[in-house]
Amino acid sequence: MRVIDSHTEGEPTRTIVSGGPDLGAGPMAERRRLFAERFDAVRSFAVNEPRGNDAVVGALLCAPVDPACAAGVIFFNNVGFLGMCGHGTIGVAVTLAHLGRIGPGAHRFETPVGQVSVELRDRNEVEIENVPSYRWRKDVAVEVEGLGRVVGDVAWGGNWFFLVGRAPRALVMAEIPALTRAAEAVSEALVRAGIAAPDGSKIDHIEFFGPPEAADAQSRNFVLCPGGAYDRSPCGTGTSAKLACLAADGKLAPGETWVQESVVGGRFHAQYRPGADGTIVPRIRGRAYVVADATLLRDPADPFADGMPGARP
Ligand code: PYC
Repeated sequence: MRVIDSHTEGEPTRTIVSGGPDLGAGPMAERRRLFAERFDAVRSFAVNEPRGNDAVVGALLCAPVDPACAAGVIFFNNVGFLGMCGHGTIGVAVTLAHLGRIGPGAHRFETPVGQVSVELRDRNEVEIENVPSYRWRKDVAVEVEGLGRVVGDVAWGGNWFFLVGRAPRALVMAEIPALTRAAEAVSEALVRAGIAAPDGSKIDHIEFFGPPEAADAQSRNFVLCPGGAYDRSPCGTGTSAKLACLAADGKLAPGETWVQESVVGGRFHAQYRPGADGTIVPRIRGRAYVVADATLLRDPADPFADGMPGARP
């Protein structure tokens, strides 16, 4: 399997360029279903140890259904599959540019949750227009072990997020283990309390916010992903969910810029335009760098040939 590794504001993306599973030519959501049902071992092979680690997000390049799109892409991680992935889309765009498959300018990608557009501004800087995003519930209170009553909003930004305005710990690298434990506790409390997405699925990303470090940023965040790893970038879908909440509260106008920092200091510049039916359409700008062009090997005699299970199997 040939992969190209990149990172977007610190968060890794591993793009499968060739040697991935054949998922047919159906809609991207159907191909994601087939990938999960029939080829989960390939997902684990590509991103889990010993070839990857819990933070790696995989991106399988597919032929798009719509010929106007530059590519189809299915995102996955150490434990399963994602709807959209903002940092991953930026990483895929820079990877396709590295391969000479796209040039500067506007392109569209198909994902399992809809088409997104991508503007390659230079070889590293990309602005994406994400899927329509919205806040579903405001000020949801949940009793969390070790933290007490935690209040947050539930929003969609291409994945489901529980957004907590006041982080329980300082948003600094030294606090990452404690922030991870706190976010895990919030996630468990949401499940226990039966708080789920409108379709009954788990709210599988937890996002804490606090004051930024840089003078030109508005906010800093910590995002716990479904596999137990934290997002090194400010999380494209998480920043989209944040914009949806800000827009719903009248705190950010269309076209106004929001600079979101991550817990490690990665930065996204974000803004939105109004979408249909009360949604917003977020634009997220960040930088990605290609760090490896590699061939992954599989020895059938290897007891860990298909990788080790992610942190939260
Ligand atoms: O950037 O949307 C994102 C993302 C989701 C999970 C990890 N990164």
